[in-house]
Amino acid sequence: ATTNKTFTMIKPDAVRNGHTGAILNDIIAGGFKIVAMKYTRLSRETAGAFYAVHKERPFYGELVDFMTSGPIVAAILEKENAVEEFRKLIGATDPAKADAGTIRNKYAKSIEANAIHGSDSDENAEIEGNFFFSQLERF
Ligand code: YYY
Ligand code: MG
Repeated sequence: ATTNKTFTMIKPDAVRNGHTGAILNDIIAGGFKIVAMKYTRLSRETAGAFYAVHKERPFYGELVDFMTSGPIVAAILEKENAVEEFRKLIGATDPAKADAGTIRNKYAKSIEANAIHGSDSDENAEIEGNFFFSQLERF
């Protein structure tokens, strides 16, 4: 299915390195409408639950440490075929493999500190958006 919404986070590395504005610009220039947005910091509980699917992977502990290391920007985005289109805009998980011009290619430093999250399915976009936003916070 191809619904029109996805969920993103600008991760602590990108916020810390001053890339928030440029990344939001790329998202808007890419044709995504911001439906909801907030500046916040993940607790260990929230980060652990958000990445629960990876809890048996060797990088899980470091991923939780990293994702709680500073503030993030969370947002729900709207565009036709949003999940797939947004994954194209951000590029591969490993920035060394991300196509030129993608957000991870431009702003990420490593596979862990890779600047931005994008949902991988419509179902996860819905679940992840509900982690951060009530119905009253969506426009
Ligand atoms: O969806 P995406 O973020 O591109 O990658 P995932 O395979 O879902 O992994 C989630 C997150 O975990 C990734 O953005 C960085 C981190 N990670 C890591 O630190 N080391 C890996 N080998 C793989 C993923
Ligand atoms: Mg993923």
